[in-house]
Formats: sequence, structure tokens, C-alpha cells
Amino acid sequence: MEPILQTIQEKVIEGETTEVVTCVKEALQKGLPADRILNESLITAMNEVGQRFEKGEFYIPEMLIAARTMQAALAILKPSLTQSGMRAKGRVVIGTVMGDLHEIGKNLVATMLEGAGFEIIDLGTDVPPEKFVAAVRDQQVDIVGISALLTTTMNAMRRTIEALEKAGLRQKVKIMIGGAPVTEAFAKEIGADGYSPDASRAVTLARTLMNI
Ligand code: B1M
Repeated sequence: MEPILQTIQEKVIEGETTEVVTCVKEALQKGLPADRILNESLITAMNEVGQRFEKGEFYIPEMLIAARTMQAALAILKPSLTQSGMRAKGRVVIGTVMGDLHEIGKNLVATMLEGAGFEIIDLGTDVPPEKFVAAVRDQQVDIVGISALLTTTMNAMRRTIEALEKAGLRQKVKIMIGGAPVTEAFAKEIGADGYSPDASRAVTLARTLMNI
């Protein structure tokens, strides 16, 4: 691995925001592609943070600090991640389900979709089904994107889809879901239109759902 990517990974785990920001800028200046910086240092760092948390070596504050550092790095990468030749048309309302505060993956998906030309309405985290329903009812939405990072909150995705059905809005939109514990099989089970394991494939999926 490029030494600078190794350094970024280590410093994200340590939550050294200033150093990470400097190194990410340097890596971009050296010509390293943004998606390599993202996949080979930032996401691997968050996976390591998760593993340390599971082993009891890290606690919530360390996870939060690493998350903040990651967000700062993503802000630097955003312009490079969102450069795209093909502009799609469509409006996506996106959010992390009720009970779930994880936002980095959802933000990344939103950033990549925006880069591909989609208009984004970001409802944030801990979004109750009624809020998704209100957004679909009140705005011209083409796709609903739902993220969940916890096995305990995955079922809120099902409840969100049920709420859209109950409000008579299900057929108006396509629904895509994603997040670490989510699978294709789960997407089918709950009646979503598609599942994506990561942010770049979320763009492909959104284009497919819109017949682009
Ligand atoms: Co939490 N957390 N966390 N956490 N956290 C995980 C998810 C965990 C796997 C860590 C672990 O134990 N290994 C574990 C879940 C276990 C499980 O359910 N099976 C866990 C836990 C247990 C918890 C708490 C319950 C801890 C506690 O309180 N005891 C608690 C829950 C709080 C809550 O939500 N109610 C909690 C809290 C937190 C923090 C708040 C401290 C912080 C989040 C801060 C923030 O987001 N601002 C945090 C963090 C940082 C993590 C880890 C370390 C990193 C998550 C992350 O940002 N990953 C995480 C471990 C891990 O993921 N390895 C962990 C990077 C991000 C780019 O990836 O989000 O997977 P990800 O997104 C990907 C794909 O999943 C996909 O594309 C993204 C980009 O490629 N994707 C989509 C995501 N959404 C999509 C939507 C789509 C399509 C694709 O379409 C709409």
C-alpha cells in the first residue's frame, strides 16, 4: 500500500483530524484517485475501528472521534468524488432509519448520487417512517434511499416501506436500501426495489431504477 494511504488509515483510527486533512490533500496533489483514498484508507480505517470496538479495545468516544475525522476527510474528497460526466435526472430522498444514528455511509451514498446528477433531499439520521412518507407525499420524489447500520434497526426499513404502502404512495417511488447488515435477500423480503452494497454501486442502481 502507498505509505500515505497507510498513514491516513492509521490517523483516522487515532482520530487525528488535522493530520488526516493534510495527508488527504497531499494524496490528491500527488495524483492519487479519490476512490482509492476512500476505499483503501478511509473505509478500511472505519472497519478497523469497528473491529477494535467489538474486541473491547475501543469505546463509543473513540468511534465518534474516528467518525468525525472520516467526515472531515470526506469533505475534502467530495469535489473529486462528485465529478462525473454523465448527469442523471431524478430526485432522491435519503435517510438513515429510525433508531439508527450512523450517517457516514448514507452521506457517502448521497454525495455520489449528487455527483451523478441526482437531486438529494437528505432527511438525516433516526428518520421515522412518517417523515419518509411526508417527503414522498409533499415533494416530487423518484427514489427513496434507506440506510441502516444495525441489525436491530433493519426492521425499521420494512416498517418504512409498509408506511409508504399504507399511505398509498408505494407505487409512486422506487425504493433502494443499503448498509452493512443489509442483503439482497433482505431487500427482496421487505419489498424494496433494489439493494446496493456500496456507494458507487448505489449510483448504478439508482440509474437502473430510473431507466437511465
Ligand atoms: Co456503531 N456500530 N454503534 N457507531 N459503528 C457499527 C455499525 C458496528 C458494526 C461496530 C461493531 O461492533 N463492529 C456495530 C453494529 C453491530 C450490529 O448491529 N451487527 C455498531 C454498534 C453496536 C453501535 C452501537 C449500538 C454501540 C453502542 O451504543 N453500544 C451504537 C448505536 C447508536 C445508534 O445508531 N442508535 C453505535 C454508535 C456509533 C457512533 C455514533 C459512535 C458512530 C457513528 C457516527 C456517525 O455516523 N456520525 C459509530 C461508528 C462510526 C461505527 C463504525 C465503526 C463505522 C461505521 C461507518 O461509518 N463505516 C461501524 C463499524 C463498521 O462499519 N465496520 C459501527 C464507514 C461507512 C462508509 O460504511 O456505513 O457501511 P457504511 O456504508 C457503506 C455501505 O454500507 C453502503 O455504502 C456505504 C459506502 O460504501 N451503504 C449504502 C450504506 N448505506 C447505504 C444506503 C444505500 C446504499 C448503500 O442506499 C440507500
